[in-house]
Amino acid sequence: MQYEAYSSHDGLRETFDAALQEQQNIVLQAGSLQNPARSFAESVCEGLQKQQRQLECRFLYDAKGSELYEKICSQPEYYLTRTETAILQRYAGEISRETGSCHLIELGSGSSVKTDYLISAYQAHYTNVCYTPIDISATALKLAGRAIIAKRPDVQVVGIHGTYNDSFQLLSCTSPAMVVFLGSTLGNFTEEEEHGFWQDISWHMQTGDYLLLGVDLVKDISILEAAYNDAAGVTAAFTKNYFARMNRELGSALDLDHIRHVAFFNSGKSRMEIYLEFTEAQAIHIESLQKTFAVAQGEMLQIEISRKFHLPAVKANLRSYGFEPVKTCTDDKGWFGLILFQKSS
Ligand code: AVI
Repeated sequence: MQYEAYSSHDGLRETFDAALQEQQNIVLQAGSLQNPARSFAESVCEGLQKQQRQLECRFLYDAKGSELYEKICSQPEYYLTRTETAILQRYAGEISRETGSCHLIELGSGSSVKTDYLISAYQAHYTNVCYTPIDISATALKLAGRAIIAKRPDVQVVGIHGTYNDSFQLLSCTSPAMVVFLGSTLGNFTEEEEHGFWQDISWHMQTGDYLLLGVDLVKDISILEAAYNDAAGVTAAFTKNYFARMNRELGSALDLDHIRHVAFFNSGKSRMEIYLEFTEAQAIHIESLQKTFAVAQGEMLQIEISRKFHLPAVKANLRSYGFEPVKTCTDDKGWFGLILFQKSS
């Protein structure tokens, strides 16, 4: 599988369109990721200047972080992935019949393992299936793309190494399309970020296109908290890798033995909140920006939120952006929801 680095942001749409026409299997890199080290440094610096210090969770996913996230997905306490996979396995055929033939575009595709159930269902019913995975991890994209092509040589894969925003401009040349947004990644957005996200995507999607959204649902607190505090400590390693990455890439010189993973459910905000607590005072250096931030003993830096949803509220919210719910699928326990929407206006 070819990998074409540094497509400029402006040229991405044309390159993407040409790759589709020429039936190439390729990963294109969007211009926004051209200087990743600098934007990581700037993001950390900005987050540490806030009153409640907050780091951007997208930087959890470097090569090591993506590997740890895949491991989280198979932990016994982390029910999300296996529950959503089982729903997809059961309903992919019905979903594909409902939408008709369409270009599958997946936001935050990771390993694409779950999506394979969808691709397989579309292949069973339609010819010329085209899949566009979008991810910020080039490694994950290349590995997933190669695996799909090896297993399903008739499927065309045109991946985008970039952010969700980079991909929105491509939605005008993929219709009829189904945007696939799985794993309850929506839960990692604040309400404000979510609003901007739906506004943008709704603006770019064409009338009649589909959206398949996976959301984790509110349930017993003990189940939620266990999922983010697995006994094997994989989630703790995943969040601590953020600071290991800062040591590697920003020269932060942090002692990771004095940083502790803390995750709990905030019922008032219906979300898991994940922090790294400093058990001793330390200084965080950002070499490239010549900045140092003091962190007090006991201070907690928020690294991620994971909102949990109620299906009726999700549907009502999406309706306000022009998405009409056409099919809802859940597991027997009602722990996870997969909703198919159609863009109406
Ligand atoms: C990617 N996202 C949906 C995961 C979640 O459950 O919020 C990220 C994660 N963080 C800790 N464990 C999993």
